Amino acid sequence: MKRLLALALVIVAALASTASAVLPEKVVGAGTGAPVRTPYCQTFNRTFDADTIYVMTGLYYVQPGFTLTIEPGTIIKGHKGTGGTLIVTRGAQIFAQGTQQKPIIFTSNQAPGGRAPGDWGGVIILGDAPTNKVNPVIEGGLIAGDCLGNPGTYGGVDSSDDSGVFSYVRIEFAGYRFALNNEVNGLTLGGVGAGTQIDHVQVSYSDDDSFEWFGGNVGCQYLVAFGGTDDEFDTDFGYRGKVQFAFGLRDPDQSDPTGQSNGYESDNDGSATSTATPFTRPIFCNTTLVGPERTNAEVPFPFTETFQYSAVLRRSTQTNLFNSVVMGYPWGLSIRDANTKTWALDDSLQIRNTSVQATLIPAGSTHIHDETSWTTVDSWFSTPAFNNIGLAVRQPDVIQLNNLSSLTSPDPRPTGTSELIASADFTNPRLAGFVSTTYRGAFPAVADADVNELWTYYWTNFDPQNTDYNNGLPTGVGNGPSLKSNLSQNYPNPFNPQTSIDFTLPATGQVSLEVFDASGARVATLVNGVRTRGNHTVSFNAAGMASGVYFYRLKGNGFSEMKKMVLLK
Ligand SMILES: [Ca+2]
Ligand SMILES: [Ca+2]
Ligand SMILES: [Ca+2]
Ligand SMILES: [Ca+2]
Repeated sequence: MKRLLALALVIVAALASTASAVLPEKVVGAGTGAPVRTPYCQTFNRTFDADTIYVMTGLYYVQPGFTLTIEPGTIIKGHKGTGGTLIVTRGAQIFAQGTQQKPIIFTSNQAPGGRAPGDWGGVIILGDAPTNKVNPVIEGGLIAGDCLGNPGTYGGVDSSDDSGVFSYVRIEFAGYRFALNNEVNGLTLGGVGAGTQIDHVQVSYSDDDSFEWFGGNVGCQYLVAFGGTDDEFDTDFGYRGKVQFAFGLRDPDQSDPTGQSNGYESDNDGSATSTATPFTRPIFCNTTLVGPERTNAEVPFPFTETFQYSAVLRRSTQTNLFNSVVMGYPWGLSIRDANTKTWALDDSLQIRNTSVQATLIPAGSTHIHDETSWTTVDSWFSTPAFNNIGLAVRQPDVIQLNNLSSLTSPDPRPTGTSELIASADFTNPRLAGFVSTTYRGAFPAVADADVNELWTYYWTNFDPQNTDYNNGLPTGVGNGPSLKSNLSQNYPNPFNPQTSIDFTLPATGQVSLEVFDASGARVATLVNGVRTRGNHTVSFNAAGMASGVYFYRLKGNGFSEMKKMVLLK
């Protein structure tokens, strides 16, 4: 018996090893033996193909006038030893158009289990759109004079500047720290113009901000910030883009060792009295930010971590936040500096139809918001016309997101009775051009959407530490073509006494298919257990049952559907 088992294991192992070959690796950039941050200048148009894994070394500059095209499903590994970093310079373009089934993945070149935030640099895109600085050099240790001229410079006068396409892309374990307080972010956008397409981007485990914008006015949709150490969304130097549908989720064990980890952080620039124009004025709408304390059970804020505010808006910023929820951070809002307060009072800075949940009161305050910086922040936030919720301390579960018990498979959709439901408003003129929703936050209620309308479905990965990327895009659970849950009409119908029912599952998991009579009493259980993703058929034999109307209900994680059938004897 033991021998048979051993033989079976050998066969299984052989099958597994022949199932997919390891993709060839190709080193691009300065080379794996080069000193850290050695520049490489791409001075031709290049395509990265999905049949090769690219190892990006040193500072890889796509030079002005040239393009880098990346096929869907391509994997690029940032090289740890050389601080691999991709810089799309001002005047260059990137065309990284992934798909829901085949996202483009930038990740660490370290093995599963050995990856860490900051293994490599990240992605920096620079453009020619306005900033409020003259010839700034992007943070993250770019070297002036690299390649041709000064490719770290960004910004200009073309607000419709087009840096290309960055869509269905993941960036994992970026944030290389070459000096204290000077790190590359997961995705850094400097002076990127509105002609650029950025959507469906997940940044996971960045060792600085997940997303940081320095000026520019590119719009971004469907962003995920996961497990970063500094801020989820950081805006500076006159960024004025529209961001809609964004989800942030913190790993409670990851925060900025030298700074303050906040949900939102925003400056006009480094000066509290800045009047540099254009003012930083992003418009965030339909965002769900979940801090480290995502459930009531979470141990609150280990002392070694530096989590602070849901949002720090300071140094003359005019950040806008609409129809959103920020929860799970220790504290609520901190609106700092006289200038920033002035912008809040004259409506340049607006927070409307937004829910904030926090569990602690900052020193010197009476509620969750920072009254040391602004003594009347509470009454401003609670202005009835603003429709904001959240002054008192409350626990994360009060927001009623569906299931945040697992960091690696979160379901951040609200339940039907959540305060986020039917509490959005899009009449504000600043929301012209945004998609209207009835809900606050990034997701509709569980009952209103099947798993396909969870826009994070399929292309995201909340467990990048343990993913094996050597064979290209992993296949298996959670991968493959996108499926909706579906319960078909039984056939034949009416029936006597035998009928068949088809159903489709979007993911492998626990599912039940039950039959009820017209009074609601359960008369049969056709399925109750784990079933695989895909199509299934079951038959139902109603011998011995009376003629009449019956109902059958399919129920699984995130979906429930019922249909009627008629037994006619
Ligand atoms: Ca940063
Ligand atoms: Ca930051
Ligand atoms: Ca910043
Ligand atoms: Ca910060």
